Amino acid sequence: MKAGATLTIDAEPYEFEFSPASCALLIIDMQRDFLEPGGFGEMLGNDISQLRRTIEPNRKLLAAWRARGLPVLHTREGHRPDLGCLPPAKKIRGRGTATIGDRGPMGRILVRGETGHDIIPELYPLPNETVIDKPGKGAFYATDLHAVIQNRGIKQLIVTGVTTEVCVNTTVREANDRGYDCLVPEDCVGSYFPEFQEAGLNMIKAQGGIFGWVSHSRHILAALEQ
Ligand code: C5J
Repeated sequence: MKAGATLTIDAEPYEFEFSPASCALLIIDMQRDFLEPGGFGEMLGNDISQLRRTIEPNRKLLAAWRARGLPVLHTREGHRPDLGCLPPAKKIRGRGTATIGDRGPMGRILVRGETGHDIIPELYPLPNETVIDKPGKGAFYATDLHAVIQNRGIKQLIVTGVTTEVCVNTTVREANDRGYDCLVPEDCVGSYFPEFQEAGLNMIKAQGGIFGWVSHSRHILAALEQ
């Protein structure tokens, strides 16, 4: 890959032209409570294998990004220990016996600093990588993500992580409204529900790419090799 190069990635609804120097890898909420056996996601009865299949493709993409010195950002969904940033409506949603802030299998559920809130070891951020702690589903809401990427001259985002129809979709929509091009590699995003995985990806690429592009990590890796 030459410095300043523009590369073409095979994608839907059409090729994605990207400039690696101004394109960040944004990894959404690959947190232990969502992905690990015994975590909050599994405790709710979800099939975590649907999310765990994204770990290896994310690991390879992250390694390729890091090897080229390209910008990497991670997000974590969660709340302050005093729950000051947790809207009451989010706290009671689901009518569960254990909800956000309560003690769960890996510490207090979705509370910053707890084991389950942290990123899985396979994709753990390096000290020079930005970690955005977000209280909502979208990574731009109530965070400094927009300022961080503007200040670094980033114009395009490769968005990966979980879950496809919730935090990935919300973030892609927020990014689209702020003028960023987003590419979503389908093997690097996951939903507990196969039908939502499909629908979530379709919604992004429909109508000529209304929110962005959908591709596969092998096409991104191939472009980086050019
Ligand atoms: C959810 C997320 N699904 N990261 N969070 O509650 O998508």
